Amino acid sequence: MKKRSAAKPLSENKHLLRWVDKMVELCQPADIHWVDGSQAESDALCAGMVKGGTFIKLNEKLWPGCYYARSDANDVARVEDRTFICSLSKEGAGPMNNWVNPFEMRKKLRSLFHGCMAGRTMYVLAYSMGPVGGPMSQIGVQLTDSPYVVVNMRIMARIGLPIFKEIDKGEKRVVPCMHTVGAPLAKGQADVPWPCNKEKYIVHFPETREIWSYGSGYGGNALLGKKCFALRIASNMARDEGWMAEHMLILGVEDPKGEKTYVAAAFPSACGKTNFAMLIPPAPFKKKGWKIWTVGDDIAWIKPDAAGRLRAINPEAGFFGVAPGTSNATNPNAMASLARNTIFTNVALTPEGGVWWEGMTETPPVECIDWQGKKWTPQIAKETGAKAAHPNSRFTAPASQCPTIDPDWEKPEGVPLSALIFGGRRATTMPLVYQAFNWSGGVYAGATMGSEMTAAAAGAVGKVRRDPMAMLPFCGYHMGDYFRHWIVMQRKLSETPRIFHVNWFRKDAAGKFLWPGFSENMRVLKWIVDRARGRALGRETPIGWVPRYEDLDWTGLDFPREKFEELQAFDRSSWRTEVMSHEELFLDLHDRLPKEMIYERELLICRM
Ligand code: O2Y
Ligand code: MN
Repeated sequence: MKKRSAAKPLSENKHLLRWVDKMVELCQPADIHWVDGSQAESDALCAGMVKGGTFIKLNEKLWPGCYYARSDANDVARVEDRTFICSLSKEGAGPMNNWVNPFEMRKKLRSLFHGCMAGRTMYVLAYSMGPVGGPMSQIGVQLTDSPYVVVNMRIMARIGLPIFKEIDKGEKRVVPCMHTVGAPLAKGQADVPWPCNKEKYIVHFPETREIWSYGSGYGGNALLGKKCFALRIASNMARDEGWMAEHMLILGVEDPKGEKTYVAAAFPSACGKTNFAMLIPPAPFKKKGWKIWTVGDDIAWIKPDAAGRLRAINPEAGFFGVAPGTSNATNPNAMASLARNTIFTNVALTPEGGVWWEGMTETPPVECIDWQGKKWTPQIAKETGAKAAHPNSRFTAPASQCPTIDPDWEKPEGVPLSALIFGGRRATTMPLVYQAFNWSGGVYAGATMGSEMTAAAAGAVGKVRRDPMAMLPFCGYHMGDYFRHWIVMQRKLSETPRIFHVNWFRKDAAGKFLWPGFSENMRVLKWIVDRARGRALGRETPIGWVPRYEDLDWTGLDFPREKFEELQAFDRSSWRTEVMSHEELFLDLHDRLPKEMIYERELLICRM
C-alpha cells in the first residue's frame, strides 16, 4: 500500500491531508492519484480504461473526443431503495426518506470500506459545484477508486488544481465524499470492465455534511457532486443558510426587444427537463426575435441577493442526459452538445464506431451491438422486444458545447429569476397552464405536484405519485420542513418570482395528447414571461389565473379554440378527487406540515 508520501499531494490543507491519510488507511488502495484536472491527465485515464476494457474510443472522425462504456447489467440507475439520509433523528429525515441510525450506519460503512480499494488506485478528486470561487459555489472532495467517475466528474463539475487552491485558502467548508465500487482486487486478480458490488449503499450524513457511496459506479450513485451533494446535502445547507437547492432547470427567454427573463422549472425525473431547457421556439417566434438561452438542465441553487431578488446558478458544468428519445427532431441543441468530447454509457455501438439509441434516427442501423454487448438488429428487436440502448442510457456532455448556452451561465452571482414553474405528467385534471394567486398558493401547487405512474414504475398504472417540487428522491430532510423553508423564503424577498403550474401531457377522451409539446411549449412560456412582466391578461379560476384563448400567440399553429378550452378545462369533480388526495400527502407529513399548506387547501376547497 502506498501512503500519502508516495503520491505528491496537490493541497497543503492539513485537514484534507489528514482525512486522506485516514481514508487510505481504511480503504487500503494500491496507489493514490491527486487529480489535477488537466486534459493530459484525462486523456491518460481514458487510454487506461480503453486498455482495461471499460472504454471503447469512438470513431474520431464521427465522434471526436468521445468514449463509450457499458455498465454491469445490475448497475444501470439510481437506487432509491438503497439511498439513506442518516440524520441524528429519524424525524429529521422524515417519512419519505430511508433512515438508519447514523452510529449503526457508520459501523456498517467502516466494515464495507475496510480494504475496499485493494489493488486499485484511490483518486483524490477536488471539485467545485458552481463557478470556482463564486459566492454561491460549494466545494467537495471525492475519494474514489473509479477512473470512470473521475473523467465523468471532469465534465459535470469544475475539478482539479484550481479547486485545491480554493481549499488551501481555507475559507469554505469542504464536503467529504467517499466512493468505492466495492470490488477490491486480490494480488494477480484480473479486473472486469465495470467493477461494482451487488450490495449498494448511497448514504448521506446531513449534520456532518458527508456522503458515503458503496457498490455502484453509475450516474447519480457515483458522480457524487450531482444528486448527493447538489441536492440532498445542499438542501440541508440551504435550509440552514437561507437559500434553496432545487431540482430545477434554468432558462432565459429573450424577447423581440432583447430583454431577457429568467425562469426556473421543476419537473419530475424523465419529464423532459433537458428538452425544455434547450427549447427552440417555433419559426414564427424565432422570426419575431424570441430566443431561449440555457443556463442549466437539472439543478438550481437559488439565493436572495442584496436587493431581495432571487438569483440562481447552475452548480453543474455538464449534462448527464437520457439518450433514448434525444434526436435532431426532439432536441437539436442536446445533439450538438453531445457531438464531441462526450462519454456515452449503455447506448448501442454501431459498426462504424459510432453510437445509436432508440429515437435517435427514424431508421435504425442495420445492425449494432446493444448495451449488453449482444448483436442487435431491427429484426431481433421485432422478435424479442430487445432494446439497443438501455432506457436509462446516458450521455455526459460539457454544457459549454450547447449552442444555446447563456452568455451568463457561469456568472458567479447567478441570474435573476422572474418565474418558477412546476409541472407533472397528468392525463386529466391539470390544465396546460395556470398561475398561482401568490407565493403560498404557488408553494401549495409545487408541494402537491405529481405524475401519473407509467408501466415502467412500480405501483398502480394511472395512480398519481406525489413528487413535491420534483424533490421526492432528493430532499435531504423532512418534506414538511422543506415546505416550511419555501414559505419562510418569501420573508427574505422584496419581490417574489411568479409561480406557475404546467402540464404538457393532458389527454382527450380517446387517450390522445391534446398538446403537441416540444417547441410549441414556447407559446405557454411566452404567456408566463408576459405575466411575470405584467404585460399579459388572464382569467381567474378557483385554482389560479389561466390564459384565455386570445392571450396565447397562435401564429403558425392551427389550434382550435375548442381544443384549447378542453386543454384548460377546470373540472370540479376531478379537482374534488385531486384535493382529497392532497390530504393523503398531508397526513404523511402532518407533524411538520406548515399551517399555510392547510390554509391553502381550505381556501382552494372554498373557491371550488
Ligand atoms: O440514473 C441515474 O443515475 C441518473 S438520474 C438523473 C440524471 C440526470 C438528471 N436527472 C436525473 C434524475 O433522476 O432526476
Ligand atoms: Mn434530475
